[in-house]
Amino acid sequence: MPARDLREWIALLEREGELVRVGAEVDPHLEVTEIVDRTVRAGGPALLFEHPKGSATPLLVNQFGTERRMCLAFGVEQLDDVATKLGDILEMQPPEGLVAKVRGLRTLKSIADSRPKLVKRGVSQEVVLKGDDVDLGRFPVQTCWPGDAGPFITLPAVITRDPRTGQRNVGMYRMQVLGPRSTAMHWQIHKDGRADYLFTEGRMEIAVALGLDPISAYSASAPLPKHIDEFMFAGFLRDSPIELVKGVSIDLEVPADAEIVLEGYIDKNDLTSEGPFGDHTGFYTPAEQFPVFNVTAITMRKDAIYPSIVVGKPPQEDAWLGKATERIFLPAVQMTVPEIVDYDLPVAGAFHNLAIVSIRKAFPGHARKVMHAIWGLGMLSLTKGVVIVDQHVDVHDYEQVMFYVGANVDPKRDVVITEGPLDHLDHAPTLQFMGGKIGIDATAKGPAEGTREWPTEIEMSDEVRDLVDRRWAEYGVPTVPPTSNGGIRQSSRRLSRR
Ligand SMILES: Cc1cc2nc3c(=O)[nH]c(=O)nc-3n(C[C@H](O)[C@H](O)[C@H](O)COP(=O)(O)O)c2cc1C
Ligand SMILES: [Mn+2]
Repeated sequence: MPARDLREWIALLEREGELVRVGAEVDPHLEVTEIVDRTVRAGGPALLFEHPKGSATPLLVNQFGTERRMCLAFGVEQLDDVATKLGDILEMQPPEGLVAKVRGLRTLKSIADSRPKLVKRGVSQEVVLKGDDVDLGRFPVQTCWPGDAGPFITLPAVITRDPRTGQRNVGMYRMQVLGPRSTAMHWQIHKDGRADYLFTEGRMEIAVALGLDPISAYSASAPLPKHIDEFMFAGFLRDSPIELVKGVSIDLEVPADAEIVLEGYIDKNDLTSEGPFGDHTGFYTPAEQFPVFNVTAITMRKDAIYPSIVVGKPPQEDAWLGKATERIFLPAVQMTVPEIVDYDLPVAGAFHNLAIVSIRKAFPGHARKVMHAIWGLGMLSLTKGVVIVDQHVDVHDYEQVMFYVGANVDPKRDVVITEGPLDHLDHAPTLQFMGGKIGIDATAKGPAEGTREWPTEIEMSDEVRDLVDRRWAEYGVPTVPPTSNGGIRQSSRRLSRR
């Protein structure tokens, strides 16, 4: 059973030898970042800084920093198991026969049971601070990089409501601390929270939850369609509904089990200069205008823990949040584009720079069809480069992919250059928000696509392979590890080798 709140999660990490408590006084201004950066790159543990300088609140960081911890968070052996759960729902057909009907009902029930549950009381409101008692300075908010504009809250779950439908949204948007009772709200142009803000006239109430169970925290970062409540998604993924309580100063519901909740509002026309901040692009993103969030109340547990994460030049801890999304959303991608076998978003490509996609190619021009599908699909539409390979290629094995890009591509014939929307923070395009896209068709081609006869790829025969398997011991040759292996494990090795 996945952890239900941050306390259970920390206890689980500790039991599994995945957490180190740091007793020394450490400065949230830059020093924590350098420690975390080294720890993440070494595949090291989650860190609980018990005495962050200048604050009585402990700071938890690197809770998500390895594939193993990500799997512990979801209670699975491998992240693909989470995808299977989602795939079962997406592939639901009208059931035939009693067994299928019962199974179908069970699946539907698990969706119905995922809806957040309103409860009367929550530990997130053990302490209530209002008015002049509100002071964000009590928390060990990190200043991450030397060129940053100041401290910012790095791991918030920002809860908003669509004024047209009343539908909840939960998103993770960095929040620059401007003073004891205000922050900026950095929701980018393509995000749901931003859309809710644009649809609101005048004042918009907002709640920010800090220190959640790991699945809820992950869900705030997941690229769900706008009409899907991320807390419902979290409830579905962890097999138990998220419990919510009414806010103490606003008309929004907030997680009952959070460590800390900030309640407040944004006045639509109150903007501030936000940034610059070092971000997952590996560069400082320049200052821009974003709304000011005014905090009217802080509620929290008596001995609250403040959660943080560092984003910067990849790989960082957020690599694993991104990899979880890559795996979990594969069935959703396949629902729209069923010829996709697998895909890989390299961590070094900051997730929006490059996608490698394998397909069951069935007709001339098929690779181009899939490129354009990617460029039209949810947040994947921001992908700058798409490489398409045939179904037998392991998209997670970058050397294999490089082999086919070199061997199968005539750049004049197989490269598509087009344009479209790009990530808000991408500094490379001449214009912000839009620019060039590149697609590379590295599949095998045939005369129908204007090539000569395509040659046959070298493969040893099964007979000889079996023979050598049988006789291997006889040869006395030391065993060599296989050159290619499956899935994310390959990328995790690459991640940790850096
Ligand atoms: C650590 C971390 C920090 C993030 N910071 C931001 C941010 O500052 N602004 C933003 O728009 N998205 C940010 N994102 C990405 C969003 O959380 C993600 O796009 C999410 O799907 C947004 O939710 P929404 O689609 O409901 O708006 C961040 C993601 C992570 C993992
Ligand atoms: Mn959303």
